Amino acid sequence: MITDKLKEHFRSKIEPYNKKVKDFVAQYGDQKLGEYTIAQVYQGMRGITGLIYETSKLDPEEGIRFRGYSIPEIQEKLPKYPGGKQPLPEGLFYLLLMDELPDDDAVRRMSNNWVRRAQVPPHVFKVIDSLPQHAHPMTQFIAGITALRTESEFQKAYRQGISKKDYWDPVYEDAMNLIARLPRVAAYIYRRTYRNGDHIEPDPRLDYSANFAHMLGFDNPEFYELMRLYLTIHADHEGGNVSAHAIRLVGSALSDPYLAFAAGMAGLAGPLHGLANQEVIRWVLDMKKELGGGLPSKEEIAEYVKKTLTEGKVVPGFGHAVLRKTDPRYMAQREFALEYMPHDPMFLLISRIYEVVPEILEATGKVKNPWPNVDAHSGQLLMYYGLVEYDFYTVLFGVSRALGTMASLIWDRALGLPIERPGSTTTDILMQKFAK
Ligand code: NMX
Ligand code: MLT
Repeated sequence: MITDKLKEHFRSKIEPYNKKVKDFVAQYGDQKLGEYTIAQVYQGMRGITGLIYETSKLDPEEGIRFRGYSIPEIQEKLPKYPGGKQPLPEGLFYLLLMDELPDDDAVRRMSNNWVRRAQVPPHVFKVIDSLPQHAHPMTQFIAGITALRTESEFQKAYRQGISKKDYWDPVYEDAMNLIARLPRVAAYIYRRTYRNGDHIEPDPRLDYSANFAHMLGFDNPEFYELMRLYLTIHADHEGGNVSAHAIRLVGSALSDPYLAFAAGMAGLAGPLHGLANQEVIRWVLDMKKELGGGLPSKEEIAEYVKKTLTEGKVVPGFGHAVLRKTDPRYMAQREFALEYMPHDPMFLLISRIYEVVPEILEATGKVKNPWPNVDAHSGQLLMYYGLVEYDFYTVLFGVSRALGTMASLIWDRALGLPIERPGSTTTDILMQKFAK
């Protein structure tokens, strides 16, 4: 194991925070947090607060806050690459884990720490190579993550009989190793699937995002900045979204971080969750094709949207289970586009779709949030720089999601959270009780 200053800093936070939580629960533990209805139980537990998740909180109107900081605030306050404008995801991870804004030094330490851990064992590549080349990149990603599990420090420590109070330590090791290794695994999948297996070695002098972009094959300083923004804003979205919740749930059984993360990635690969980023581009390209190319008019877009709805399909990139306004992650990406590619035809189309879709979804009378989410924009930015293979987009989302969910998983074990086990019931039981 690598001993590091970051870990020692984190260690110093555990006891005081545990005491704070214990005292709080002892004093206020019998207070009611809310009431819920039968309808909410049928509606995917919407609006029921049932989890403690320390690293971020989603406000329906304002969007995500990372340890209390909104996206514009982290863009302002987190350290940047010299000359750059976007926050470094290393800094976001530090903030999420430590509940403290990092200085340049802390971010450099995080970057170097991950470089030291970044070696991916050769068998992981063999596992990925054993899949057909046409296997969806998320299939390859989940296989790669599961293969990385041979390196789990938690699994080893548990077998050796580690005490409960120390679980967080090997979980920290696994989480940090996983974060450090994911870009290499993701880039390997990209190059094998779309670039004839012409792989690119990491460059340890680069920061996390730039190195990832470099291994993907995109050595463009603007694309590096995009990656810094992308990896920062997709990192965390409180605890109830499918990927974060799956990771928390599986981790609560003391499955190691690799297994927990693989479970979360299986959830992220669903089209209503992270896969929506590929679906958006597929839908937009289909629209363009059907309408003869070029920039469609608002009327043509409206017709196409209505056709999508009539066919019983969702309009990808719009709507949200919690948000009730335009996703600030969408806005951050829009601002990036306005700065670097305001005349890109695809950006003009995405902007026009934004002007047309909400009114139509609103008119259905059932869509609770007609506004765009994070996935409505990300593909356009990636396509602009030449990363056009949209089936790969959810892997990028996944690399980023490790930052928030792994910081959170380390805290789960530091707080000694128990196995998650909510109750369930049956319609018959409810009917016997309420529909007599
Ligand atoms: N297009 C068409 N119908 C929609 C949409 C949409 N974009 N959003 C919601 N609805 C429908 C929804 O299917 C449901 O229909 P029904 O009653 O017939 O089952 C009805 O509106 C009410 O749903 P809501 O309560 O508004 O949304 P819910 O919380 O159930 O679902 C999403 C949230 C995000 C799953 C949903 O808005 C959606 O399917 N959006 C499109 C897919 C997408 O962009 N997902 C990405 C989310 C962000 N992420 O990265 O994870
Ligand atoms: C996310 O980033 O996880 C998505 O916006 C979905 C969610 O929050 O439910």
